Parts: sequence; structure tokens; C-alpha cells
Amino acid sequence: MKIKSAHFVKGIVDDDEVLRDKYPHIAFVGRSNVGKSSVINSLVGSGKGLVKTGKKPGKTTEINFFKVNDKYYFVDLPGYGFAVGGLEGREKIRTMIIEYLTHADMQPRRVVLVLDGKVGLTDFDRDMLDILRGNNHEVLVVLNKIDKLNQSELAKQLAAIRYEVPDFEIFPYSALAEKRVKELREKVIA
Ligand SMILES: Nc1nc2c(ncn2[C@@H]2O[C@H](COP(=O)(O)OP(=O)(O)OP(=O)(O)O)[C@@H](O)[C@H]2O)c(=O)[nH]1
Ligand SMILES: [Mg+2]
Repeated sequence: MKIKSAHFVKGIVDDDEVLRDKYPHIAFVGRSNVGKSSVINSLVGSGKGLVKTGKKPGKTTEINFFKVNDKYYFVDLPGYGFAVGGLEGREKIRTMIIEYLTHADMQPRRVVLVLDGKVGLTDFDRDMLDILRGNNHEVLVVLNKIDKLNQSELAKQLAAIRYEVPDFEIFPYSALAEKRVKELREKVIA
């Protein structure tokens, strides 16, 4: 499957009509700074162009909708776990993410959960996994930034995550290196 077109539609912070139109959503969730926006850029082949990424956590602050191939939305979510404006700001973002993920009209409930290969699973991710399982989302886990790991570190990290997450496929990846990007694209938009 090729990406023929991708463009930014809008960013939302609460309920919006975009949640009720007919296009299916593929949502990218994960802790702040794990590379959600970078993974989307690599998938749509826009280099660093389409989606804004940042060195500092907390770059994405709204739920951003990108229309892909005039068929579906890639939804770039703000990262959880980062305390913009302290605990209160963190809780606000968490609530925004959960409201989006549990919205009754959202379809088809496919979620790409992005993890940082170096950091692995955190309690914030365990919390998110419980929410995703509880809502029967179809989840693909992308273990990003594996360019930072050597073979044995990667094997160890994968084993640790598979042990805790035996129910979802784990896809080792690097948005920087973009190896296996075609394979990931097939899985994400299949
Ligand atoms: N080494 C390496 N760096 C990466 C990779 N993917 C993303 N980064 C870097 O990680 C930082 C964060 O990337 P973003 O894509 O903005 O992360 P995000 O998850 O969207 O962050 P928030 O919007 O803050 O939640 C940037 O400096 C990226 O260049 C990767 O595969 N390898
Ligand atoms: Mg982002």
C-alpha cells in the first residue's frame, strides 16, 4: 500500500465534528518524546515535513488529524507522562487522550502504541495498555529508537516487553533509520 497523499486537517482539544465523520482513525499514542510524530512522518514519507517533532518532550499539544490517501486519518496524540504545567497539566493531557480513545464514535479503534526502545515500558505505558485492553482496541506496539540499542540490548528489551505484553504484536523500529518502513506501513494501514 502506497501513501499517495497526506495532509493536515485540524488539531482538536475536545469534542469536534471530525470525530463523527466517516473516515477510520489510526491513532498514535505513547509517552512524550518517544517519537510518535517522527513515526508518522516516516510512514507518510514526508521526511521531517508534515508533522512537527521536537527535541523537548511535550511538542504535540493537540490531537492532530492528518488525512491519508483520502481514506483514513492518522491521529497524532500529545504524549502522556510529561508534566507540562506540573501534575495538573499532565492530568489534563491524560484526560484528553482517554476521552479521545474511549469516544463511542471512533472507528475502527486501531492504535499504534509507541515505546522508546531505550526506556522500555514505564508505569504510564502500563496504565495506557490497561485502557486500550479495556476498550478492545486493536493495538500494534512500535518499539521505536532501536538505533540506540545494540543487538543484545534489543533482544533483552524485546523479551522484557513481550513478557508483559504477550497479547499484542511488538514491532522493533527506528523512525530515524526507517528500515522496515514499508513493512510497518503495511501493518498500520492494512
Ligand atoms: N535516535 C532516534 N531519535 C528519534 C527517533 N524517533 C524520534 N526521535 C527523536 O526523538 C525526539 C522526539 O520525537 P517526536 O517525534 O517529536 O516525539 P513525540 O512522541 O511526538 O513527542 P511529543 O509530541 O512531545 O509527545 C526528536 O528529537 C526526534 O528526532 C528514532 O527512531 N531514533
Ligand atoms: Mg509529537
